[in-house]
Amino acid sequence: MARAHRAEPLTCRVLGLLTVVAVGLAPPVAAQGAAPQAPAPPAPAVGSPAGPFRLPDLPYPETALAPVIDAETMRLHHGAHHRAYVNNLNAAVAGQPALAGQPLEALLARVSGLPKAVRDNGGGHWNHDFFWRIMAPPGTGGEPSPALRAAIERDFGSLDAFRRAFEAAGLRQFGSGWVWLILRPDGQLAVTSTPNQDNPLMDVVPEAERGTPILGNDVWEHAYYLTYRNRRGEYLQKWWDVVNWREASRRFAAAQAARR
Ligand code: MN3
Repeated sequence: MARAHRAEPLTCRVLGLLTVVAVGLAPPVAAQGAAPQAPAPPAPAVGSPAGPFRLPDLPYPETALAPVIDAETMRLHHGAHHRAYVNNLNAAVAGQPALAGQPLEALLARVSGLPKAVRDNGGGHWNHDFFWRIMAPPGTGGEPSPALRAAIERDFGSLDAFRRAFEAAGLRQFGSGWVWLILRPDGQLAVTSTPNQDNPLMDVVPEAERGTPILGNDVWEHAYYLTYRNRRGEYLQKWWDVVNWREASRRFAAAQAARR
């Protein structure tokens, strides 16, 4: 069993390295074959074949979230998994200016009418970009703002009760997916979960579970398996130590302002 579970990240790491090699080789080959006299095109960002979407840098070193999230998990999760979502999303919108020219949020809002690859990889890109920013090194993420704390106490009873509801929803999510704290259009906070790479911005999500993400945790096994093995509940509990409450509070204020 353990071997089968380790096979996925190792395979992804190999694929990620192959992608880097392939992307690194691509420009000179194309320049020689197509137009020897033309100046070489600018090299694409590493891991991002020509396309509008880019893999963002992590906002901290890969080691920064340890011991809550170990460095190897961060390296694979960002450098292989997230990179693959970006590359596959760029491939999915290639040659379709109506899609490639749109902000990602606009695509997600009407994703029910778009190819499945946009749903899976657009969600994967948005979710992970959000995820890296909603975390911070242990002890540096601050506290919920007074406004966010008051809203949490209003809608869940207490910060502790909210945490328990969030952890329970993360445990209940069967298989791969995400658990969220969202601000709904009616101004209420809610805890929700989504399967795979779906998120609360998508029109495929039930209406009561749509809203603006304030917090989100990745409960795919690739997010925690190297350290926590099958103990998803322990991962969900330890994760609070790396929550960036300052960023969550900023997103809450922005989401409230956008409702007015
Ligand atoms: Mn993930």
